[in-house]
Amino acid sequence: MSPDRPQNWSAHLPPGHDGRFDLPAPGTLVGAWADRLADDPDRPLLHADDAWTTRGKFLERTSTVAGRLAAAGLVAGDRVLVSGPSSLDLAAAHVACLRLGLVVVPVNGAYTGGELAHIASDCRPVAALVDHDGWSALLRDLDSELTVTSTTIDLPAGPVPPLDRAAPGDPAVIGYTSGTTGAPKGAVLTQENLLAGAHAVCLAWRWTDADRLLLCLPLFHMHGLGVGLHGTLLAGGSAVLQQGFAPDRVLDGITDHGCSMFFGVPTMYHRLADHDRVADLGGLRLCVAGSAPLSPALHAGFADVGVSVLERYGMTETVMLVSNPFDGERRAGSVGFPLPGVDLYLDPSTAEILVRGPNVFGGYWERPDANAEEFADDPGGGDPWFRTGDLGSVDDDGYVTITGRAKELIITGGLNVFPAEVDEALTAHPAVAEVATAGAPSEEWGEVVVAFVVAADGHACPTVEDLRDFARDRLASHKLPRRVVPVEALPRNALGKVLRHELCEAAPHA
Ligand code: MLC
Ligand code: AMP
Repeated sequence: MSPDRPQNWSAHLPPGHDGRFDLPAPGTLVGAWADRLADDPDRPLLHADDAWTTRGKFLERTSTVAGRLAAAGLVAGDRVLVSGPSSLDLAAAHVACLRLGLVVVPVNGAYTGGELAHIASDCRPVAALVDHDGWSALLRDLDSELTVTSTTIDLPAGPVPPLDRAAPGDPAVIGYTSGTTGAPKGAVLTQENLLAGAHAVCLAWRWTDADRLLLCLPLFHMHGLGVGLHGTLLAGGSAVLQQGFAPDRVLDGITDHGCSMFFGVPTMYHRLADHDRVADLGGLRLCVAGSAPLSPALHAGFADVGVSVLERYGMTETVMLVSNPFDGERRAGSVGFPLPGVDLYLDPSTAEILVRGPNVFGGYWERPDANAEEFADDPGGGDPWFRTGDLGSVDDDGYVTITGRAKELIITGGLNVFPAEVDEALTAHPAVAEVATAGAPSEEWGEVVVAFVVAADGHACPTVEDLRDFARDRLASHKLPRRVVPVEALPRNALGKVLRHELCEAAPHA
């Protein structure tokens, strides 16, 4: 094995494992869940809204919801927008859609009307299950035929249709992401992709039906949804769902419900680190960090209080890719070894991380241009490789480290911000002649959005409040700049392209 091709699945496998990566029959997420949930129906499954729901009640509820959706005319393959704060209704709506063979399009509830409209017009949903003020009217304006209801699914009842019939290659989720360039595009993940992603972490992290996860990540991104919720249902464990992140509530929830695992983005760990009960996390079987780099200092701070945080690396397009080992060294600053099933390769000239495997999506929704750019042919004639846009290196002993990004992307608090989208929104401000955004390092957020602004002739440079107020209707709040740096001119190369990396270097530390 060459060091730039660090497959070392055995680092993740439990003792006695035969080393193969076989997906559970029948090879679909819903098939694997159905087997799990039908067993021992009285076991607690999800805690939300101050009450536990058992496996049996959850299955029943998803069947009822599927009956209502089918009665509304939805059929397998139809796209459905789903968005709401974490709740039993949201989890049941998501699972019901998948059981019926619908394709869930999870949407961040903080999106503005324009951001929502882009997604809706791109994927053309047949229904929307959404809990946010104003979204129903907005979506109906876009498409008067659209079935719109909340995640409680306030639709007439109908007979329960055949469920869990999806095939492994059927699309199950379309996750919108900016990827390496351009407006957000939909990554189409199949039942098999989602099953493989969740199965790999269950295996690697020894996730069993005895586990209970404290799940405060939003259920509209891969971390909370594809790992937290899907993994819980696949392992047959249980989860305590919380709406939003509050360190006190997290620590109370862990104690009150006897949780064994916690998953969070580095910003959450940063906030937990300051809590006087942080050492309570040491009582958990496993704490996982991901979605953005966990600083070695934070890793070390947790180790000092007896918490060995396990960092892993994933993407919307691939579910999870690389993880530190459950047994063995959880190395600070490294993301560990490729997960079972994942084939990983470093481009020898650019050091970009390329991946393939049953967890890796097959392409973006109706975007042959992006698919041609972001997949590379295999010289050996095998499956194509997906270009992650992340740069990496591999230590002699096989640990993978993310060293940078080939893509223009800011990650703040575990959420992606595509700088060109912010530039476009801010350029429309009358006092702005030119603007370019970049990520400045921040201990709390990882990176924060900083706008470098050339003021228009005769105008003073707008303040950060001016720009935030101006763009609030166009951009979700996590994309708004937190700093403004007035500049005479933007650094550009000979072709006129803004040298964003120079801005990043100049950006003030937040
Ligand atoms: C909220 N705000 C953010 C922000 N989240 N600003 C920048 N970056 C963020 N991530 C805004 C709020 O809208 C508000 O704006 C202001 O910051 C203060 O909010 P807050 O109360 O401090 O933030 P909070 O609500 O506590 O949210 C912080 C957070 C949240 C870290 C809990 O961002 C979060 O849940 N992040 C996780 C995202 C996630 O799940 N990522 C996984 C992607 S999947 P205003 O203007 O109203 O004052 C993926 C693949 C993989 O990456 O590998 O996992
Ligand atoms: P998303 O498109 O929201 O799924 O974000 C995926 C991106 O998050 C990846 O391409 C990486 O750039 C980043 N990411 C995820 N996990 C990590 C990690 N542990 N360390 C560094 N970057 C990460």
